[in-house]
Amino acid sequence: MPRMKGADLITEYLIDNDIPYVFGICGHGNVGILDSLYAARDRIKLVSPRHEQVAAHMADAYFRVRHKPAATLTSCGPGSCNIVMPLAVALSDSSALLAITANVPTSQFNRSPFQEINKHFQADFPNIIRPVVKRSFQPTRVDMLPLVLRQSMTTMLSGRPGPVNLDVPFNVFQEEDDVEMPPIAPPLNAQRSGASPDETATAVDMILKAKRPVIFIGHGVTLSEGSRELTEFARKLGIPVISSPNGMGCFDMHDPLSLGFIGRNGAYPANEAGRHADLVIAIGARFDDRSASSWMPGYSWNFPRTKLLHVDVDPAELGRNYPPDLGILADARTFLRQLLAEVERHGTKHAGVLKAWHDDVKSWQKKWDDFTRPNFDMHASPMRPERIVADCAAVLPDDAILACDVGVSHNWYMQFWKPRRPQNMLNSWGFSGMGFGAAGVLGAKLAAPDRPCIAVTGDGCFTMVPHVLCTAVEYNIPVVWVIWNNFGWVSIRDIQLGMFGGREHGTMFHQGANKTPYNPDFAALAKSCGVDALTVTKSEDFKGALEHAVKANKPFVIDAHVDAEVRPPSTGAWELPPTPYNEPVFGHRWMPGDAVPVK
Ligand SMILES: Cc1ncc(C[n+]2csc(CCOP(=O)(O)OP(=O)(O)O)c2C)c(N)n1
Ligand SMILES: [Mg+2]
Repeated sequence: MPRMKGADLITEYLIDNDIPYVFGICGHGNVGILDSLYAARDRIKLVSPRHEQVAAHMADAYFRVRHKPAATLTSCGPGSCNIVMPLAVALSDSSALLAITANVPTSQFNRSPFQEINKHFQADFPNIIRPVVKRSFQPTRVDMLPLVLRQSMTTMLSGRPGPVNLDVPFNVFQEEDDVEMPPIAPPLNAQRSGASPDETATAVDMILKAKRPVIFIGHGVTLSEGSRELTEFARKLGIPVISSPNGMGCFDMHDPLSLGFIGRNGAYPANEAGRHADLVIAIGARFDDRSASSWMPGYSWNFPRTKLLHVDVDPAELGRNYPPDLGILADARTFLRQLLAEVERHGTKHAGVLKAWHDDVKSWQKKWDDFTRPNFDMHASPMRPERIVADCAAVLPDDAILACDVGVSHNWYMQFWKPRRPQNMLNSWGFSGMGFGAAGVLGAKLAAPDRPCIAVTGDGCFTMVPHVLCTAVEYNIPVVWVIWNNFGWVSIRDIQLGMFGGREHGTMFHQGANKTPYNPDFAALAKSCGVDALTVTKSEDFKGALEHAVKANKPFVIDAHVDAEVRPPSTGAWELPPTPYNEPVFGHRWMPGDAVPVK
């Protein structure tokens, strides 16, 4: 058994497992492993952004694009506390990363040394981080590392992926022991569970009997890399597909069977199909409030009157919100392959069976298109949101990666962005952490260096992590930030105006007694960091600016002034009890048995 320093063992294990990047910020707690990373710098790169939040968003986005994990490294105490939010983002969106945190020396546990958290238990960082990771490990001796490393890596990538924490006391990095290098962990999707033959047969029976079936996909299909199987299945049986944001692109969203996203900010055809369906085949999707119109029947879905076939790798998601008629614990791709084989065995001629359903779907798609299309061509200053979405679609190639941040811009992109391939629209969906897009885009670019990577980020989101500019320059990461500048936290302002008698308080950016709209000059800010930039106030100029920024192939900021008064049309509902919710602007609630739509 070789004698090794704990930090060297960790470093070598990361390299063995093909982890190319450590996104880390120094502190006295982690200088031991920084020295090991220095020795291995030709085989694993340290990227050191200016805030731990950015480090974790970068690792998260890297995984989403590459389906291979990266690691973060933070010091004891405050540095590691800074990654709680981005780990929550990763956990709620099933994204894997190995968060290595440092802690105080074991010999000082409970003596309250510098930066120890010990009110209730010694070196208690694992208790801070526990709710936002799949598992936290705290090896207190070097000989504990081999097992802990293997378990960390396996836990992170097996079943439903997610972040894992390795909390390492200072001395464990530094001390030596005789240790065996643990075996390499299985990669993502190494183990795939499937449905039983009975379940598959029952599922196909339900599907072939349905007159108005719809497929609802989520991140589970993306993570299982089941896009090809999904496409074959949907097209073979002619079943329309609704997608949650992290499933978008698994089914080409330009396909006539693609209905888009569902919920308040979804597309009208998706909500119509969801509430009129007689069978929903949900695969790797979890019916959160925003994709289920807060579970109020008749807006997005009509369970239990609609039958539900729900497939997921996580038993906690089966029946969390809607008890399924048939719940199947399985990997999405495996299940889709089983479905295809079973349908083949049936030899059923399905063509034409769903004609009436397809006619309904087409009529909803036409209505939605007629309603929304005119605004996409309109020029204005400040710019109309639709115009920016349309120009991004015109300029960006199919393989471009869009890292979306949180806020109004995200609502527009969920409704109207149509990715054609999986893993090229990144969303902080479950936790909505501001800064995910602006920071994540850097990790996305490292994962896909040959593809254009663009962040669409609100002025509020961007000012939470403006130092991403420094990181892009220091590491020469050529990404484009489109700052959706509407001079405020406008998504929240709109909720406030709608619910509280039109009063605005603390949701717009103002300066002085007469409340002049205020923001930094983002282009000047970027330039001061060494990043090229343009300010765009007229929509006539946006397309050219984006083309220029993408072609420039260097870090670039476009400060895009967007009209804060143009709101995305709601097509479902979202409820924050006990406040009253708004009816959809376009569309209506519909319950089975309703002769006419309920307005
Ligand atoms: C870290 C964090 N803080 C607060 C929020 C609550 N929040 C959600 S959207 C939003 C406003 C976003 O502002 P901006 O980036 O300017 O986008 P806009 O809505 O104006 O388009 C806020 C404060 C959040 N999701 N994440
Ligand atoms: Mg804003």
